[in-house]
Amino acid sequence: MSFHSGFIGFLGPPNSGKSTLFNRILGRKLAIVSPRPQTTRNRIMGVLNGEDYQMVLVDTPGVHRAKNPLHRSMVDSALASCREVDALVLVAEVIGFPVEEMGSILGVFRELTKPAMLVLNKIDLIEPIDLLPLIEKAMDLYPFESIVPLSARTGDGIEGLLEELSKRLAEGPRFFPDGIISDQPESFIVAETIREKIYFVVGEELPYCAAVTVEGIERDGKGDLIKIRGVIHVEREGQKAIFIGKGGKTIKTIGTMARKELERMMDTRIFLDLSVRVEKNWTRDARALRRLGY
Ligand SMILES: Nc1nc2c(ncn2[C@@H]2O[C@H](COP(=O)(O)OP(=O)(O)OP(=O)(O)O)[C@@H](O)[C@H]2O)c(=O)[nH]1
Ligand SMILES: [Mg+2]
Repeated sequence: MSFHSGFIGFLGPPNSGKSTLFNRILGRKLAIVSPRPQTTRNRIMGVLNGEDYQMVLVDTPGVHRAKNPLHRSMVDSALASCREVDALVLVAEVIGFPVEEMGSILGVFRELTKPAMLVLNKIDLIEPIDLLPLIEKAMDLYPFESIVPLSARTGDGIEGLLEELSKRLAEGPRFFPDGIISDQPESFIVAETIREKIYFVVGEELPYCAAVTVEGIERDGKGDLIKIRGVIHVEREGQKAIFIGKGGKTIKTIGTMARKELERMMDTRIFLDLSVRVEKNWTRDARALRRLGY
């Protein structure tokens, strides 16, 4: 029996549902998701193993007009991913179908001449009859090998996408050993879980001024408690005060939400020690960006 494998990249404008789709196919939450754009900041690989295949899915930051060095690093990592993968999936949402925003991605697709598919995501939000004009518009845009309407949220249409994706695998090795589900270390997934909660707790531009690092994950001898030290890095003192909140209320809410999810994920009790630190203007400073993982 021959073994098939390949890398498949999910690209698209911010907020189109790339990470939701990525998690849905993998059957577990590896990438964080929020209702706000520019949630994902790094390229993340997730491994789907079958008896005779291995599919490596690559989630990427949304491609947008970058306003600062942080956003430029996000867009660069997304577009660079196009070059690393064997097949490309453009994930667009059916509401507002952002043709213009997709232009720069399709420009890169054109250069690369790799198999490219289009996912029309969030079909749960429209009537089936409204799909046809979108499909026609998409066909004018680019010679996609296939166009798959689906809902990453409900799972409707996912089977069809999996079938299309498996056609893109070529005879090849198992790139990741059994049991490895991502190229990212545990500390990254923990930091991202904390960062995700920020999008739900603080408003306006604040999530975009924050980075999270994990400075320690310690397991006690019996293995029934994990101590995690997390740091939220912000750009200015004023932001620090808002993240802490009156009497520490805001950081406490972020910490509690993150702890609960981490306890479910790691299936153990967790003590999360969360603090806020000012890393002056880090979104604009190349050295600070690297230090914080971007
Ligand atoms: N109704 C509906 N909402 C969806 C669907 N897929 C994703 N969403 C929602 O769309 C929002 C954005 O989802 P994400 O998965 O974070 O989108 P993304 O493309 O990864 O976004 P960035 O990382 O910012 O580029 C979240 O609120 C999701 O719950 C879907 O099929 N239907
Ligand atoms: Mg994302």
